[in-house]
Amino acid sequence: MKIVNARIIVCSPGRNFVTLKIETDEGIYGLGDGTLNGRELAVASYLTDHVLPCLIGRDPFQTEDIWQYLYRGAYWRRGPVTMAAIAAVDMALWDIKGKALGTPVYNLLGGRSRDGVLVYAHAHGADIEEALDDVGKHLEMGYLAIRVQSGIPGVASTYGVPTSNRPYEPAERGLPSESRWSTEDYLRHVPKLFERVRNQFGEQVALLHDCHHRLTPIEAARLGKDLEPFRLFWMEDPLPAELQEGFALIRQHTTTPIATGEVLNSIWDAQELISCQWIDYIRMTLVHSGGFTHLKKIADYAALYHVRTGCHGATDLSPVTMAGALHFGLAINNFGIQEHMPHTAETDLVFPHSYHFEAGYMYPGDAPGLGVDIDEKLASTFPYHRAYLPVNRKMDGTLFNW
Ligand code: EZ4
Ligand code: CO
Repeated sequence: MKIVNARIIVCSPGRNFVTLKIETDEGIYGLGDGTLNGRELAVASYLTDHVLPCLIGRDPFQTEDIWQYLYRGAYWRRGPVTMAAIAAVDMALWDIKGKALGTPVYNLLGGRSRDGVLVYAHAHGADIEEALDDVGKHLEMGYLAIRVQSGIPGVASTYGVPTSNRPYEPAERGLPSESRWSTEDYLRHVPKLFERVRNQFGEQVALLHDCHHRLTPIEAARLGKDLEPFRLFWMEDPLPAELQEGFALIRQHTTTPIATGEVLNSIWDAQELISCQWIDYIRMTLVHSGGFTHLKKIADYAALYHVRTGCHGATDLSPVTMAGALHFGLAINNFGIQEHMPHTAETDLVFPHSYHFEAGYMYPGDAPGLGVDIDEKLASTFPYHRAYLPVNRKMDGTLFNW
């Protein structure tokens, strides 16, 4: 089998997605996701202008060799644009492999290791009362694990809480919006939120929280200690993760489990986080970390150090990544949990898929390959719109982490 064509489809059914379609001489095609929120066209150009011409004529079964060709062959390594582009190719090749062999991708990754993939939902509210209502709704929907974020008194807007009554979607069309942030107010508020959630909903539900890179190590240590009575499943991204050893300080102070890595791209970015056992869950995901070929190595490395996966799964990861995450999560031994933020109805129509949610778990389905398609005609009715994630400043105007 040979690759005869490869092209990019950019569409925006509610938000932007970059999808790669690789076609073979046997009529089989594969799909890959290359979406990088707020920087989509950089990946599209990296693929169209620099990568896709090199794929024509290659054997799509050579996933390892093609991965190395794109990673080592570029000379310039790592980074979100490069790794999302490599990921898109890798995903599409595994999709082709599965379709050619007539088997779901999970069978190529080791086969089923569990019955279903535990997922967590997002609950949020403008204040604690609203957040509690939303937790209740998600429990009724059958979720067993729920991330909880709420508005903070005195802070006009914050990460994870919608400002309108549309579903939460951080990237917005137009130029970047700006928000203001107070760490002091946040640190006082979050323990109150989780005390109320535990009191109302009991001990069984797994609770998660995303700090979204906004604390220093000692602040994160304080929050982790304050949250210990409420037994969180994890505290996510307490720090920006470039300085891996920053996590050591948190670890000295708290037993609240730590998850990080959704903005990391390679095994080298997380090497110390994992080998020093500074984290419990690694959040790297297929699309931003080089696809199955690389993420499988990261997961196997993490397994040596008792670190489990908790892959990023926000709506900027397209249904192609979501399907891939479910095949991956079903197959590997050290799976922890998978984030699940449902896509808009338009997105689900553009990307027909065989995965589904039932009673707290998701299932990739048994279609050969990834089990996701793209309706290109429908996709063309949702053209690209430039969109950005927000920018965040401290109350005095200092530029900070969003
Ligand atoms: O801000 O996917 O855990 N989920 C997250 C996400 C990220 C977005 C960035 O594009 O932190 O909401
Ligand atoms: Co996050």
